[in-house]
Amino acid sequence: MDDVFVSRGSVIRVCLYAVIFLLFLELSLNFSVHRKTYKMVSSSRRILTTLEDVSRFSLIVNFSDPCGWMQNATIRDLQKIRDRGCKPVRVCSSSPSELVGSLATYKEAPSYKEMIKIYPLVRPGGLYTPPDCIARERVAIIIPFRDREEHLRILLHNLHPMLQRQQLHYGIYVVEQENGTQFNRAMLMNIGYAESIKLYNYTCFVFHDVDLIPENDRIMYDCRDSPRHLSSAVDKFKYKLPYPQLFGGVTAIKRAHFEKVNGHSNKFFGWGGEDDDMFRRLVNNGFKISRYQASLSRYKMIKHLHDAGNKANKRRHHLIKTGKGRYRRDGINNLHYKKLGIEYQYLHTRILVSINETKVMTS
Ligand code: BGN
Repeated sequence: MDDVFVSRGSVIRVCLYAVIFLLFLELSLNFSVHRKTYKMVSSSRRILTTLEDVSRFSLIVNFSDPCGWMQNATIRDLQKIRDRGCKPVRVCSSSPSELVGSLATYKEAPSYKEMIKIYPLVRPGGLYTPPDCIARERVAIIIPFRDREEHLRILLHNLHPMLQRQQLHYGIYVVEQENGTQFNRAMLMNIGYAESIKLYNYTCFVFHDVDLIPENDRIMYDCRDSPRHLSSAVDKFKYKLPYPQLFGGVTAIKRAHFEKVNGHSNKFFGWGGEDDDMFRRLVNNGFKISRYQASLSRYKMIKHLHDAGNKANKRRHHLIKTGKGRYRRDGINNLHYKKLGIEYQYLHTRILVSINETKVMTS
C-alpha cells in the first residue's frame, strides 16, 4: 500500500513540474511573438522606442484577445472565433445607434501619453476592432504627412472617438516624406496603400489630409459601391464645393476600385492637381463619384502657414492633360521609394519614406 502511495505522489510531482514547464514555455513564446510584432526602429524622437515601453503599454491593451484583432482575419475567421465561444456575434451596423451627428470638434489635443488613457481600446499602431460586433470591412486610414506634428495629434484626437462610434475595424497609417524633395501627396497615399496591405488585408481606404477635421460623425469612413468624396463642405471654402470635379481632402475608395485605376499618379510633386487627376482616372474607368449632402459632409481646416516644401506644381496642368495616356504605367504598379522605417506609435503607425523626384519622373 505504502509503495503505491509513494509512486502516486511522484507522478503528481512530475505532472506539476510539467505544468509549470509548459506555463513557462507559453509565457516565453508569447513574449517573443510580441517582441517580433512590435519591433521598433530606434531614433531619439520615437514615442515607443523600447520593448519595455511597448510591454508597459501592453498591460493596458490586451494583445492576445482571441476575440479581437487578428492578422488577415476574414468575416468567416471571426465567425469561427465566435463559434469557439467568443463574444462578437452580430455584424456591425452601417449606421450605429451610438452616432450623435454634428460634433463639437477639438481644436487642441492632449499629449499622446494622455490620449492613450482616453482611448484605451486603440492598440499600438492605431489599430482598433469593435469589441462586440463583426465589422463589415477593414479600413486603412492613410494620412500623407510632413512636419505637422501638432495637426496630426489634433486629427487623431478627433478621429479615434468618431471611428469607434462608427464601429469600424480600422488602422491609421501616417506616411511621412523625408525632407529635401517637394511634397508628393498622391505618391504618399499610394505608399500608404502598399505598406498597409503588407500588414493587414484591408478592403477599404480612406485617404485623409492631416488638416481636415470632420464635424459630423455620420460621415461614415467606410467604402460603398462607388468612390466617395467625403470633404465636400470645408469651412475654408464657406462650406461650398469649389467645383464639381473636386476630389481632394478626404476620400474613401474600395480596394478593388483603387486597384482598378492603378491608384494615384506618382508624378505630382508640389501642390495641386493630383486630386483632379484621380477624379479623371476614376471617371474614365466608369466610376461615378458619390458625396454626402453638403449639410452633413462638413469639415474644419486647421490653419497653417505656407509650406516651402509644397510649392504650386508648375507642371500640374500638363500632367493632368496627359494623364489618360499614362495611368496604366503610372501608379501603384510602378511605385519606387525607399522605406526608412516603420513605427507602431501611440494611436497611429508611422511609415517614414524617401522619394527620389528625378527617379520617379523618369521611370
Ligand atoms: C484646385 C487644385 C486642386 C486642389 C483644389 C482645392 C489644380 C489643378 C489645376 C488644373 N487643382 O485648383 O489640386 O485640391 O484647388 O484647393 O491646381
